[in-house]
Amino acid sequence: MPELELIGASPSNYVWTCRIALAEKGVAYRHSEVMPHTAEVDAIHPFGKIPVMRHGAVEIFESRAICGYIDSVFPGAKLMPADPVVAAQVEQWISLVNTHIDPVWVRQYLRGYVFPGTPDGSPDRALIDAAVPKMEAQFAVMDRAVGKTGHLVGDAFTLADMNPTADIRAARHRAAPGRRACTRPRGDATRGLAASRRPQGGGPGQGPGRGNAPHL
Ligand SMILES: N[C@@H](CCC(=O)N[C@@H](CS)C(=O)NCC(=O)O)C(=O)O
Repeated sequence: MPELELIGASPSNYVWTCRIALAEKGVAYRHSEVMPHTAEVDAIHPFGKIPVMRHGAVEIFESRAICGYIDSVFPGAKLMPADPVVAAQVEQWISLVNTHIDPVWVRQYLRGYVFPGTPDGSPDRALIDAAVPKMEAQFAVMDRAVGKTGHLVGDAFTLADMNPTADIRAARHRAAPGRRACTRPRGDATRGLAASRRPQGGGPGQGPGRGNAPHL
């Protein structure tokens, strides 16, 4: 089988979602550190977003599609449960995280630290402070969801857990140390999801990315 190439800069939480899927499946892969809206990405994603993927002649864009491909094509424990009800529950969480959690945790809160757009580069407190109450409510939702088993669906780590794990990783690694992160200690959801799985590295270009990306 040809080597899979995951294309996208490490600061991207969506790149990390795919790296978690690859690690869970035990797939050896090449990781290419490429920014959004570059020729290599634009050749695959119609709007130039990362991640994108190449596997032989197969080119895929959008993290959900990439994770689904990885799960289907490679052997190993299934990341998407076979049971249609459970599979729908996994999809509901992926969708909820992508449409509600990511816009607040990453595009608002994290952006306020990483790309504040302030004249002196200091964190955009207005943006961050506006995100915090929304995050409080969302942490409560996530805490309840993982309360029984430590996983969003069932009692195993599935695709549902990967997106929020990547979001938490992004916020933890890139928000300025020492800054007020939120108004109360993180709850079980953020602790449990973030601690549950981490890619172990192994391929060329792997390792935590710390470079500044102009896009989140
Ligand atoms: N729905 C896409 C979202 C990907 C996405 O938003 N990627 C960000 C990096 S985390 C990006 O490419 N941003 C550049 C832009 O929005 O122009 C997916 O799931 O792959």
